[in-house]
Amino acid sequence: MVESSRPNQRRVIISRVQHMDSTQYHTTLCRDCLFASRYQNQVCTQCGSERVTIHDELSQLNIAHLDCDAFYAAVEKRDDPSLRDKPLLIGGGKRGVVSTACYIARPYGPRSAMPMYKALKLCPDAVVMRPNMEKYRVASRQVRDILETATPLVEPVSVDEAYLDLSGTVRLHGRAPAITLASVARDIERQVGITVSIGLSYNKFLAKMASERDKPHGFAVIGRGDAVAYLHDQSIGAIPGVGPALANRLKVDGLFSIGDLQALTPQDLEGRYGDTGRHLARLSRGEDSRRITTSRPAKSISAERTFDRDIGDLEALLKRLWPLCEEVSARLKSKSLAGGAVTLKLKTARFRTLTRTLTLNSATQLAEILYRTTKPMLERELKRGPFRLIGIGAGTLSESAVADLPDLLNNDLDQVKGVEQAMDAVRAKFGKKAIRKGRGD
Ligand code: TTP
Ligand code: MG
Repeated sequence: MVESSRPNQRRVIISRVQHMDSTQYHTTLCRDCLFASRYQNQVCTQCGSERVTIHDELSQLNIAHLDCDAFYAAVEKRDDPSLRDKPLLIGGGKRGVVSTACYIARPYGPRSAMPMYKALKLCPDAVVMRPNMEKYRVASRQVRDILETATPLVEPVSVDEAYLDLSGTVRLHGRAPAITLASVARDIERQVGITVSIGLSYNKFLAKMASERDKPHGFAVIGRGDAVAYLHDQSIGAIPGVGPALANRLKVDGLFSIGDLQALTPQDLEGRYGDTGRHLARLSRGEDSRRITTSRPAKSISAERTFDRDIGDLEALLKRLWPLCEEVSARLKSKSLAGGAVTLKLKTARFRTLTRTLTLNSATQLAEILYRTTKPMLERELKRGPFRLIGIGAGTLSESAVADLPDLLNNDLDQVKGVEQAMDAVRAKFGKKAIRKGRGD
């Protein structure tokens, strides 16, 4: 049919506007055929699939977390279909640990980080394969490329997970973020050959909680209307930054679930636990203001000094160590990052390099904690001196919003934090050398 282009164009525009308007009312989405409807049906009325996601706020939410299901195992199963229906463990041989267990093996008990011999005792029929990191890196890159077709705001968190901010993509794709996400999941399945789980919500914390809710091959939604109720029954350990040490301390105080935190007022929590209390109060109510950033954080931040002449004396070495802690701390603070692991580096007079790394209970950006962590390492290595170089590094970096939560070993943390903040404020005003702790040269 030949028509003048004008009415045709108008019709296209009108239909697009109508489509965008109608996204406001979607409450049901079929993840197989992507049909979205305002009516809540347990089965897709278009294709009959039962893989439907139903939620009142489905078309109003923009923040997503996506995580690949049993990632290493899924890639291996893709490449060898004979493994598809078998329990599969990926890991470092009989004496190593499990990197991942596929979903067929998991009901028998094997988990990531479990010694392989233990996993094989629980699931003796499992096939064991060594990881092939190069293959996983390629798959990870393919997944990332597909995510970037949905939105430029993709924040990779690890090899198989990322946050996505889809605000403003309704205009770009002419459909609600939820539909774009279901389409992304389908593209990953078809083009990479693995499945993913998606969580959709209105901030990072809840999006991640949602992606874990319906694993594997899931799509779960947590909205403003149900966030507090959903969080109520979750354990406090699900809050980012709450490691075993803090969880234990809260248990001693009778706080086990997020609901226990919700029962206390923010003032109460802050009074009891300072900054940490404020953090717990906000997250327990589903409030999280962390942004999705595309820039990849540095892998580590470090500083080192080579001496004019070799040094073997502990006091002299500690005097060199402290300014390095301050330097790394300042760089962490300026980037709003915190290190989850601290490394001490020493080079002996014979040019041998020693590195010692400790993983912290709670990531830090404080010079004092970097110093307290590396000082005993230095004391232990002193017999290998004298040294010609000393260095420290902060690795396993994360956002500082969840840094320096209390730790059983550092129960004066609030005070340490206060002192450093005061010193930082003086430096910001009067320059770097305006104030110094008595430790450095
Ligand atoms: P995860 O996403 O934690 O786990 P997963 O993808 O295997 O399973 P899930 O469906 O629960 O998401 O980690 C991604 C990959 O990282 C995982 O396939 C293997 C690797 N990994 C390790 O090597 N060691 C570990 O302890 C963990 C947790 C993961
Ligand atoms: Mg995963």
